[in-house]
Amino acid sequence: MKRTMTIILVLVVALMLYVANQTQAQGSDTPTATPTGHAGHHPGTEATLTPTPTADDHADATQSPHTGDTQMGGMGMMEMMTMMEQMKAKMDAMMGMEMSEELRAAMEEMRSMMDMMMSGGMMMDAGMMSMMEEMKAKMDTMMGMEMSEELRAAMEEMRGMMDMMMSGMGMAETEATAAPSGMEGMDMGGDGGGHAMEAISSAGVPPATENVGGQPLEYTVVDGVKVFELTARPVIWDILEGVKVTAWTYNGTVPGPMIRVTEGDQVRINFTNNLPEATTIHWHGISVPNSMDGVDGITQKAVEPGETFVYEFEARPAGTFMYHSHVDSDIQVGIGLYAPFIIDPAEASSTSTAPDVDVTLMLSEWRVVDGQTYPAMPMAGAEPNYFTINGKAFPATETINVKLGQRVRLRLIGIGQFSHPMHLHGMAFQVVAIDGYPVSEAARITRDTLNVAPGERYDIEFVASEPGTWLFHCHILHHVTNDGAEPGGLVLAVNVTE
Ligand SMILES: [Cu+2]
Repeated sequence: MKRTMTIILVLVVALMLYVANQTQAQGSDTPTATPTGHAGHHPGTEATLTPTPTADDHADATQSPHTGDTQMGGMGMMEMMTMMEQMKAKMDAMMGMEMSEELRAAMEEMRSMMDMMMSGGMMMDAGMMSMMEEMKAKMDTMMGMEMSEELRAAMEEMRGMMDMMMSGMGMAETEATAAPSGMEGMDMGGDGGGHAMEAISSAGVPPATENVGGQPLEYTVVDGVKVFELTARPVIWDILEGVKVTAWTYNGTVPGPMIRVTEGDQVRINFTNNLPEATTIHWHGISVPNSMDGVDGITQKAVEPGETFVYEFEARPAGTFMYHSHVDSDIQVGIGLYAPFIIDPAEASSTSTAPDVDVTLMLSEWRVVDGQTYPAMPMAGAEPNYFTINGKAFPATETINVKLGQRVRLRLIGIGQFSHPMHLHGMAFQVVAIDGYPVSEAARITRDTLNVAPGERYDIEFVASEPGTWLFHCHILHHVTNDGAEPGGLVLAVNVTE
């Protein structure tokens, strides 16, 4: 669906993006996200930090078409199509006027060029640009010919429309060349983009009713089995004040709810898919039977929209795990289909005594442009511009409040597609478990920075020996920005009080 894209498909996509854009704009006026008041999730540093320009601000700026200095988003594409239709209609009207043979021939030629452009799939690429240049030159030649006042006025009007379209396209082209991150929107001409470049539709997506993700999921016990209910569904999720994403979630939060059980528990998850697309759940790192591994096309048929699938397995081994989608995972996981899964040991041992503070932190990335959400990927044009810990970018990240002398465990989970060297200020920590498996005391290493790669889990522990507000943050420093403005992203505060 790249090169052979027909004009119909493009129109449909453009319309969808337009609708999505409108819905998003409306959505931001709707009261959202009732805070649930879970302890330990009150951002304590918000007051001291200035929120950065948000995607919503950009969205407002791009609502007005014809400015020529806006990006070619879905709106621009729509605009372009409308303008072309108008030009075509104008041409038809002009053809009915009196004119010389020469002028009529030139007009007919231009008309067929227009047809060619409109049927060529509207690729905003160099080919289209050069065709427009050609049309413009032809128009200039025609303007030099003799014609009626009426015809000249119509011709001038058409010429102005052409200029407007070209300045719009020129902007898109310049951006794409200047910075890969400028390739968002309707760049469908290339081979590199594909579906990855399309915005996630926010049409009809309701605002989230919860504001904190990763909270423990309640269960019922049926014949000794712990039964959990999960539903995948899209919501509009706040990653930062004023910055909303269209997220695909488990039970309406990012991350989805934490499943926390004890080693050896029999666990059943009744999973319903209320997404617009098929999906599965993979239980990352847990020793499940093969048929429960949640891999589309390998261990099961994907769960279609509206369908339910029952996952059941014995929870083992103990450790820090997660669950996430395994269908179109480069898109679905990036936009929120992930959650923590903690299995506590059946018997406490010297390496697994419960810490005073136990916090799970899932690290991920987002791409938000003009108020629209795109799946973030490590490729040109799809790079993230927002970075989140448990679905929130600093200063909306949670503050970890601890008392002097308490032992703190942070369970770090890399669920995005980028690595994050996480650095703690003020105190060193020990790596007590890797990918869920305990590190023996003799083998533990002491660090103050630890790289968390995609898919990895590290349990780190430290004793809060120094009072004060200490930062814990990614040391790829672009990852501590919100759309390029620091501070933001993968930063949280550890607040140690006496
Ligand atoms: Cu990072």
